[in-house]
Amino acid sequence: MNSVKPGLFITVEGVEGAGKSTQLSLILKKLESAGIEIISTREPGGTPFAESVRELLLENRDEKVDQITEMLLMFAARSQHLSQLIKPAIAEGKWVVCDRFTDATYAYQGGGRNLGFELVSQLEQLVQGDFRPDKTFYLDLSVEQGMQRVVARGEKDRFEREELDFFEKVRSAYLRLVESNPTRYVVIDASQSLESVQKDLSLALDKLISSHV
Ligand code: Z5A
Repeated sequence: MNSVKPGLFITVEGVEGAGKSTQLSLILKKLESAGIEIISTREPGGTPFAESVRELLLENRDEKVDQITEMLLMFAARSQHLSQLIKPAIAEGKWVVCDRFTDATYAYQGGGRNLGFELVSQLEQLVQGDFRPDKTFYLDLSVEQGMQRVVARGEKDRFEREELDFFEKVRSAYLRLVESNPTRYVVIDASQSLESVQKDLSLALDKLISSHV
């Protein structure tokens, strides 16, 4: 029987302005040059239906968005994304690189919105069962530095309009997650120059590739 070795599921997380988008292209290039077949995707989003949910979630609007509604929509989009794109690709042996995943729900809804980790964990169990990322690159940066970079970027979405205190809670939730599972996370100091961040990421990717290819 010709069985395919499943691919890896890699996620990239960070606070605002940490440089996820900037660094994702390096990650993809590095994996491609190692001959790995990859799918690059993001959350919320990743499939046409889930991208429609993303628009609903990020759009600035007058109506207050209920926090539970927001969290359920994150998981609704995720459920679609998992079944239509992520799981089939991994089963075909591809590596999936995802810009944010459930850790962002722990950080933004569980931490930032004060919903707590327990509720997020219950929905995670419902939607994902025991499916978790194999490796997570967490780009860490102080909220002040992140805000300075985001301001320089221009137009803000519904999340980026939150107060500093919200983002402090998001960052401390991420740090709690890292502490609770140090083997899954690779923490990258995103306050460094672009070149130094890339160097650290590159070393971590070399390690990951050599242990899995
Ligand atoms: N969200 C949620 O609440 N719950 C969930 O479950 C999920 C998501 C999945 C959309 O995500 C929003 O959804 C997000 C959380 C919420 N909230 N917000 N906002 P997103 O990932 O699409 O949005 P984002 O966080 O704004 O991601 P981003 O575009 O990847 O931004 P970034 O990490 O800030 O990266 P960047 O654009 O590459 O960098 C920002 C600027 O800094 C840019 O001008 C760079 O040139 C500069 N930069 C980057 N690195 C450096 C270094 N090292 N030095 C100097 N300048 C730098």
